[in-house]
Amino acid sequence: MTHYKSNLRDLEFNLFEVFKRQDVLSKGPFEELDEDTARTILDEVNRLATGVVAESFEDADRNPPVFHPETNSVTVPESLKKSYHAYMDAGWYNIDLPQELGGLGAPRSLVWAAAELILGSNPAVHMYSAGPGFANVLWQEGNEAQKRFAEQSIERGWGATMVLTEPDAGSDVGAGRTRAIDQGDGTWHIDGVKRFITSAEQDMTENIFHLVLARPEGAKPGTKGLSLFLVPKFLVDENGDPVERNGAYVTNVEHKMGLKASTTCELTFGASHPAVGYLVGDKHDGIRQMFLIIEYARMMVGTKAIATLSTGYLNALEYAKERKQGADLTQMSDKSAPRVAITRHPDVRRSLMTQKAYAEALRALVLYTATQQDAVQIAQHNGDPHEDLEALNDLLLPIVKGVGSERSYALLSESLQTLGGSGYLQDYPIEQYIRDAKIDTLYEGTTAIQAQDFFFRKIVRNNGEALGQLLGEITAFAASEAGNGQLKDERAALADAAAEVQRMVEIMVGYATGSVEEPTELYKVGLNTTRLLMSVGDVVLGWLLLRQAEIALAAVDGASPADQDFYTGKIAAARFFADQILPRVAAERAIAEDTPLDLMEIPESAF
Ligand code: ST9
Ligand code: FAD
Repeated sequence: MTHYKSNLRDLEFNLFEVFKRQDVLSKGPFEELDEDTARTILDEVNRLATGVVAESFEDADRNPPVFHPETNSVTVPESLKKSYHAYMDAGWYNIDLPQELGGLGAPRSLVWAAAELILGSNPAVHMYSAGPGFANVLWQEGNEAQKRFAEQSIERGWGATMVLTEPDAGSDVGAGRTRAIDQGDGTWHIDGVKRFITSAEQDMTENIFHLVLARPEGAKPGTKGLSLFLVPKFLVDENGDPVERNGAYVTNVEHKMGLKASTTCELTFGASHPAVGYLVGDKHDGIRQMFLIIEYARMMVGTKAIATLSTGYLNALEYAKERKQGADLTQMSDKSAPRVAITRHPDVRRSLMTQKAYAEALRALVLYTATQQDAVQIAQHNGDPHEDLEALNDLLLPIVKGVGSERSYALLSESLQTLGGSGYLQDYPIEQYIRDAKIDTLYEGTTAIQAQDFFFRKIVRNNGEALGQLLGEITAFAASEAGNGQLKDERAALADAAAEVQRMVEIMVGYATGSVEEPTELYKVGLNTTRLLMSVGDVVLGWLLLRQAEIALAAVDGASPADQDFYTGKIAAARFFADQILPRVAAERAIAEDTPLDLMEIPESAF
């Protein structure tokens, strides 16, 4: 038994009962993959995730990778190596690769369903195994030699990294100072220090390649002056054999609050000898190219967060069913009344249902977003236009990342609370879940950055079209007969909440427009962007839960005993969310509507 409690039943419910992925399998770009095979893949990944991959989760936290400054190297604990190699040897990273690179080219919904299992089991393993995914981006964007390098890297199982952050350039990537100097022979020398680079050193792969943002000499300031360079740890010959150590060295590995199994490295270029880099695709288009990776990684971080909340909730639930404490509330004055499992206490039920509703709604959000990505894959295959589908996916990504990480971190605290003092002990995995999940609100763009991206880029710059489409679908559902009369009040709550977020957007667009005359009005937008992101998130989550409840209501009668419980839980979670969470959106709108500028006027010294 490992720490990891997966929820395969819910993944399959989403994929095949709610989002009907069987309708896109066995045809078009997914002709080679049928529903049975998809289910078998999930079973296999689940077996690994609940077994050998999870086995090192605790050990690699207590005995994390060790940095050796004298050799700029890292030793990864044996337990983690075993998990990593078992996962790589099973080859399932392949489901995400295109067929041209020897992959399955599976729909993204299946890819993210499988990814949830590994990310919940041992997130560092998923990150160390991202090499083939990075190679795919290099293969898409690279020149002929880089495409060959990408193929070799997959064949030889190399690791890879994304390299943006510097000491003075975190959220503000455009402030990066790492330089690229053209050598005039098709190579560049990279010069500078990057920090916080995930997986930049380990001793599990033959080579590691870094995809690095650096500024060519004379290039303009900001993100648009950055170019993307391929900088391998070892330079290789045409067969891919390592021939020479390149001048990119890890010069420190951070000591962190959590996610200790994953190395977070300072990476120094060109200090002792040149760090040779190759301009990706022979063009200066770095930030766009890097965002191909960032978009994927933001989806990954949101999925990691919700996977952790889900296993946190399921661990808490198991404990709560066993733990007897106190009498039923209705018998509180009878000191001889039987002691009950804590699941009988209303406050524990409130907490457990909040955890369940968010965990399952966030899983649905990830997979709903992934179905938009499936639709993009299908449109690309058919040569159809797909700008609208891309725009909806783009709108959903900050919700997956920003809302997924914030809600999961907050609710993991409820999972720990369910165990009482025992939750605080390292005998249970939840304290590690909390430490490991905190990073999800920080990297790949903090929540503040997600919220600004959501409002300025995904709503305003898109003229509200994708949001209009999403809210249109939600209000149409709310106005439908879904639930056959049994979800009437809940659909009304959804309609109200959707109208509130629509109003919130109008208010904020009004502030933004007002800033043309009065620039400080823009502060009112900035004071509300996170509020808007979280509120829209709740509306989307409430909608997805009600869609699930509609299906559960139709399926519950006559289902097997296990499925009756499953569907009953679905209906209960949707009702709970509509009754207890959605009404809060109105209060958020009221706060946004009446936003004073006082906060911006308080002197810093008064804080
Ligand atoms: C990090 C890594 O934290 C942590 C985990 C590592 C795990 C490793 C494993 C990951 C797996 C990866 C697998 C491989 C992938 C496989 C893929 C398979 C296909 N969307 O607004 P502007 C672009 S890493 C798209 O003016 P500023 C766009 O090109 C560190 N593109 O920005 C735009 O031009 P245009 C993560 C976007 O004011 C240009 O940027 N660090 C988007 O110059 C300029 O836009 C961060 O995330 C977008 N949403 O700069 C930094 N936004 O407008 C966070 C921008 O013409 N900071 N572009 O289209 C930000 O995001 C800032 O907002 C900023 C601002 C840097 C973009
Ligand atoms: P800052 O940007 O200094 O932010 C500090 C605070 O100010 C935050 O709360 C932020 O929200 C807020 N803030 C900043 N700017 C604004 C603004 N304009 N408006 C509103 N609020 C703002 N980077 C890589 O390149 N590759 C990696 O592989 C990688 N892995 C990482 C792994 C770990 C464990 C960690 C901790 C970081 C990693 N990072 C990586 C870096 C990560 O992406 C950055 O830490 C993150 O983008 C935030 O940058 P920062 O830490 O400099 O914080």
